[in-house]
Formats: sequence, C-alpha cells, structure tokens
Amino acid sequence: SKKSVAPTPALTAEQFKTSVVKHLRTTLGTYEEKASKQAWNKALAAAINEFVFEGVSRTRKTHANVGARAVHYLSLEFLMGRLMSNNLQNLGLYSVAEEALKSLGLEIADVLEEEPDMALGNGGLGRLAACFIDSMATLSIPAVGYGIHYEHGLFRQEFHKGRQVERPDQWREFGNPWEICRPESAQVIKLYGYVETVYEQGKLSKVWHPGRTIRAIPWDIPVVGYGGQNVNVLRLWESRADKFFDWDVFNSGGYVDAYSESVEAETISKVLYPNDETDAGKELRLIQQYFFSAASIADVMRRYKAANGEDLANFAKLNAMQLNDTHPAIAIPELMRVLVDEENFAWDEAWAMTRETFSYTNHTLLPEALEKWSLKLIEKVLPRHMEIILEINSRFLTQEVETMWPGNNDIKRKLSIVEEGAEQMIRMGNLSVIGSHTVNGVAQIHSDLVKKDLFPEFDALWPNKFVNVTNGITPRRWMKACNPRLSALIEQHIDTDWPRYLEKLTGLKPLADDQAFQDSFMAVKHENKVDFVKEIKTLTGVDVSADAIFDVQIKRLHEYKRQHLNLLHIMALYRRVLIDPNYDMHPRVFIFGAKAAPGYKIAKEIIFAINKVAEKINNDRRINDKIKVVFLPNYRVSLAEKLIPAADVSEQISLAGKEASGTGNMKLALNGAITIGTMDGANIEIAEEAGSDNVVIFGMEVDDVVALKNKGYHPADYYRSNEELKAVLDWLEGDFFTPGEPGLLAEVKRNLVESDPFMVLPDFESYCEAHQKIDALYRDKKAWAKAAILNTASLAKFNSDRSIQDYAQNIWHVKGVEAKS
Ligand code: 26Y
Repeated sequence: SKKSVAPTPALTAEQFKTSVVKHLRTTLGTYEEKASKQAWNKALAAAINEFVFEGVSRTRKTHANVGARAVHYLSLEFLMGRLMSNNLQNLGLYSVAEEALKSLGLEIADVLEEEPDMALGNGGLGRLAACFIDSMATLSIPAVGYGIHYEHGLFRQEFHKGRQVERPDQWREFGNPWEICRPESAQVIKLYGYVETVYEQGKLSKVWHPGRTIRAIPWDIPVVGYGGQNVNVLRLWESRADKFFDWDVFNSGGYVDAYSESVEAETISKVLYPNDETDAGKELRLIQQYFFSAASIADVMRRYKAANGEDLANFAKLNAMQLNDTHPAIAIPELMRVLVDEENFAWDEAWAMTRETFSYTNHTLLPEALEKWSLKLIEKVLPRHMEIILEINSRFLTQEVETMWPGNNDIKRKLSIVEEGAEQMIRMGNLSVIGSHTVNGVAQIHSDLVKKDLFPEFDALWPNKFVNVTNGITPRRWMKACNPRLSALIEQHIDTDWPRYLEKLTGLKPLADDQAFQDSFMAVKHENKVDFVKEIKTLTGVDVSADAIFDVQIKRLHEYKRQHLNLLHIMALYRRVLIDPNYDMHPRVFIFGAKAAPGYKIAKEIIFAINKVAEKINNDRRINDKIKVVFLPNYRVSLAEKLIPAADVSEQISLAGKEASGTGNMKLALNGAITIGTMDGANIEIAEEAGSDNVVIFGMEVDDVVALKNKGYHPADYYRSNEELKAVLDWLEGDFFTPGEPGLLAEVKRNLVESDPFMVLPDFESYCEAHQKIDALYRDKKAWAKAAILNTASLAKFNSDRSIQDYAQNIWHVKGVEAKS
C-alpha cells in the first residue's frame, strides 16, 4: 500500500516512443537512422511538452478564475540547471521515457546529457529561486517567477595551467525547447530623460519625458509541479530596440547607425553579472535591475486589469511581490510611480498599497555585498525615481523616525536611504526595509543577526517586520532525480510519496541501526562513487579510488567560505605522510568545485594554489595514494547533481556569522554525507535536526569571533605559535609546488599571515582535530553508516516546500489552488 502522488500516466512506453519518433520527423526534420543525440534530445523535449504546455494553460485558466492572491518572485537570478529529467520526474513519465528510448536503442542518460544548463545565476541565491519556483508549482500556489532572459549565463570555467579562465556561456546557441515567446505581452520601458512639473486644475503632477525607450519581450519557461497537475511559469524578459530602425537615419544612408541603436538596447539582457557578494555599481547593472522590475510590474498591472477592470482598489490584496535580495528594490519606487503618476493615487494611499505588496529577503550581512547606487547615477538613468526615493525618505525621516526618536540626528543619518559622504549614495537595503511589510533572513542565526547587527533601529521601530524563513531545497531534484539508487532504496521502506511529504523520511530512523539496511545504504553510496570516479577521470585525468573518503567542498570561491582553510589542512596531511610514511589515515579524495568572480584576485589565487598543490600531491608516489586532490572545472548545477550523491563528507567551513544559510549543506546531508562545519548559517539547524553526534562541528562561534575581533586579532601570533601551521604556510613561499617558479603562491600566505580577514588561522587547529574525528568515524563502518542514514532520515525540515509554506502563511498570506482540467 505505497501511496504515490506522481500520476501513473495513461501512456505506455510504446505510445511515448511513437510520439518521440513523430517529433523527430515532424518537428526536427530528421529520421531515426540519421538523428544525432541532440536531435533525439529535442524530439524528447517536444514529446514532453505536449503535457507541459497543456498544464500551463490549465493552470492559467484555474488561477484567473479563482482570483486568489498571487505571488510574484522578483529575482535577477534563476539557476535552473537542466529541465528535462526534472520535468519527466514531476510528470511521472521518467520510466516510460527510459523504456521508450531503450526500445530506440538509446540510453536516457546520454540523451539527457545533451541539454545545456540554464545557468542564469551565480550561486546560492539563484539556485534558491529555482528551488522555490519548483515548490510553489508543487504546492499549487498561483505564482510567477520574474527575471531576465540573459543571452549568456554564468561564464564557463576552464583551467589553463591551474588558473581560471572565463569563457562565454552559450546556453541558447541551438535554441531552447522549453521556452515560449509571448510577444503579445511585450512592454515598453523608459530610461533617462527629464521630469516636467505640470499644474492642471489646481493639481500638481509630474511627467517623465524619457530620453529613450526599450522593448521588453517575455519568454515563458514552464515550471512543472510534482504530480504534473499544476504548471506555473518563469517569465524572463529580453530587451530589444524599441523601433528596429530609425527610418530617417536609414533613409539618409545611415543603415549601420540605425542598426547600432538596436545593438545597444539589446545589451541590457546580454549577460549575467558574474559577481556574487561584491557590487561594482555599473550603470548597465542598474538598468538591468530597472528594466526587468518595470516590465514585471507592468505585466502584473496588465493582468490585474484584465481580470478586475480599471479599479485598482484590490491591487495589493491580490498581488504579493517578493524581492530576492535588494537587486530588484527599484521596483518599490517604480510601483509608486505607476500608482501616483499614471493611476493618479494620492501619495499616502499609494504608499500603503506599495508596502502591502512588497516583502524583502536579505541574503547577506557582508558589508561589501550591501548594494548602494550613486544618487547621481540614479538621477541620470531614472530621474523620476530619484525624486520618489527622496520623497519616500523625507516622509520616513520626518514622520516615522522623528516620532520615535525626536531630534536624534545620529539615528536619522543611519536610517536614511541616502548615505552622505563625498558622493551621495542610495542604500538599497534601507529602501527595501522601508518599502516592505516584512523582511526575512534565510536561517535562524542569520535572521537574528539581521535584527541585532544589520537593522537594529528598524527592528526597534517595527518589531514585527523582521522574521526568519530558513532556506530549503527541492527533494525532487536533489534526491529523486539526482539519486535514483537511494530513492529506490528508500521506497522499499516508506511510501513513494516522500518527494511530496519529506517528513516520511523519518520512517528510516528505526533502520539506522539495522545491519542489512546499513549495508544497502552504503552499497548505494559506493555505486554512486564508482560512477563518479569515471567522471573525475574524464574531467581531470586523475585516477581515484571509490574506497577512499570523498570529501567535498562545492560553492562559490570566496574568502569567507574558506576554501583555503581546507587547503591548509590538505597540506598538513600531506606533510604528515611525508614525514611519516606510515601515518595512519583512511585514504581521502578532496574534491573542489568553485567559480571565482572574474575580478576577485585573491579568490583566483586560491584556485591556482589548490590546483598546484593538487598536481604535486597527485603525482607524488611516496604517499601511496593516501591523498588525492581534484578541482573539478566548471562547477554547475548538472555537475552538482552527479557529485552530491557520491559525497561522504560535506565541507561547510565558513567563518561563523558570515554564511547566511548555505543550501549545499542541505543537499549533501540529505544524500547521506556527514557535515564538517562551523556553527554558522543552516549548519546549526542541520546539527539540531540530525543530532549533534551525526555532524562534526568545530571552530569559533559568533561570540568567539566578536570577542577575538574586540581583543584585537593578530594572525601572525597564530602563525608563530603553531609549528605545523607555520610549516604549511611557509611551504607556499618556495617553489615546492611550482617547480622552478618560486613565490607563485606567496600571495595566499601573505594574505593569511598579514591580514586574514576571515580568521582562517585561529580555526586551523580545531579544524584539523575535526578531521581526525571524521577519519575515526569512517573507520567504524557501522557508526558511519548509522550517522549517514540519520542525516538522510532527519533532513525533512530543509524541504523547500516547507520554506514556501512559511512564506505563504507568514508573509504572502496566500493559499494553493489546485489546477483542474
Ligand atoms: C550585488 C551583487 C553583486 C550580488 C549578486 C549576487 C550580491 C550577492 C549575490 C548572491 C548572493 C548569494 O548567493 N547569497 C547566498 O544566498 C543563499 C540563499 O539564501 C544563502 O544560502 C547563502 O548563505 C548566501 O551566501
């Protein structure tokens, strides 16, 4: 009596095969004997889309008819990865497709490999948006994801002699079968120009005369909910020239000049900015933010009016807008502009509606990641918005702040949207807090710090505005689709509807001590590792053993994430084995995946250092294969899906207080990896859920970090007082790892000994001890299996469905509406 929510499709493998072949011939214009893998991939997509596109219409109709409040998730990033296997899983068609392809002589895995990743995001924030729209579709919440249809997603990473080289991503080079262009919903977006003040019938109003206009064209990507009944959309805007030709210029023989305007307009959606956490303040980035925010608001307006007529009285009741960090914060003054200038609302009424509409998610406390825009730049690009922002600010300071703290200019200076200084700057965080009804952090500790350290006065002013919503991950992609072996094992013991009701995994807890189950669980892990050994060989040429511990650190390269702490420990182990060839340790493969922002120098030096140390260790016969180090190039969603099921150890080693949440930590633990981590972000909640015996915690906690900072932190003291630490740091200076070229890695040492902004050195000793615990635990096969099983069985809280239910109940006040045919 195994319950299932995935439909048993009324479709046989034979029928599906007929459909795929039909599309191969009639949609792709080829035939079985000649078709490439890529053509088969497209034909398969077309066959799947017969179900997907019908789901889009069904869901639209349902949501239009019920008139429920809808969610609009505004994000500059959606890191979708591949869509095919997810769509097959969620439609319940995976095994039908597998069998159909088999009968055509094709392995489904090979066909799936043809799909490029949709890498329209940098890292955690972008992937979170992708997991969230999956969950909103699964929970039948009327929701649209809004973003940019970048022509080039995050760069492809190559290593040349150990150094990162960035290459353009060409995900749409051969088309994208999942998207539908909707030219009928195009919008015109204004930029630059000036504002005219007009008096009419005793009323003052503002007219924005734009310097130029751009067209926004929407592309819809269907988002299939689990079970396939509900299909939402991700609407991505592409920029185009408003008029393809300026006919006057064209007629006077200026063909190329007329064309050049369109090239400029089309730059807006050309490329995703590859920085995460550090902002460069570039004009084009501001225009990207405004372009998609304005197009999305116009789209929401259009749909509201189509359903409810011209009276906007219910606009805020029916529309929630979530800001994924401050990146779309310009949407706040844009909605004010539309309501006040175009719809003639009085300021106060418009402001009440705006605040009822918006809520804001903060993803970082790092000062360098808090967005600021020069006032002058905003004034140039968006002159009317600058006026509105100043009006919002002046009312806020003179009414709300003055009432709470009469005459207190220090507080006014701190809470002002405008930062005074050599150059006046607009603080997008303050604007977002002031313009939203609710602000959330992404893990409990992070939300506490948002209140306590980042926005304490705002919290005092509005005690109920700040809440926590701990992040989550979709178990459809991050277990069901990526780890079929473990999913099958799970289903031998609990209901098959666990991807929808992840709490059911707790049903595995009683099996954690069961020898037979432990053996099967670890056999699955071993098979996944054997598969990944081949992947490592193909990608790096390095041979590794599936019997070694697979120790994995996958995330963006950033100093606060401390990949260099991991490196120092690897060097220490290597040194121990060189000193004592009988040094007792279970063989270990250290696996890295990380992209560095192209302009982030020290991050790129750390990548280079890891690659050079890896090269030396991997070719050193003296250490008898006890240690291997591989840095996988071009880490991305599709590579994560292969690696995570094969991981034994999950490295979550950020400096306490710096990692807002982390989500890779959840994916790895769900797939049975043991976390080695600091008390930071969601690690704390993972330890709570999995039990402190089943994670290995080390290092300073937030209070220790603060205390050390206050006392005065001197990295050189740690360097001098720990012999092993000193030895490995000094090792970076010579030419041991860069034969004939001494000093190439010296910058990494200098950075740590002279400044060490993320306190790597003070945590080194404790980190090494934690690794000893990992080693000891792994050698106790039963204890390890038990801990791994308890991780999988305890991770239900980190289902993104739970996160979305929290948002729906506590922030958006929306309910699911099941689509009916
Ligand atoms: C301003 C611009 C340069 C910028 C672009 C991207 C700033 C930040 C970002 C991305 C931030 C990000 O990915 N943050 C991560 O969000 C995850 C989801 O909430 C968290 O799990 C993770 O801890 C946090 O670093």
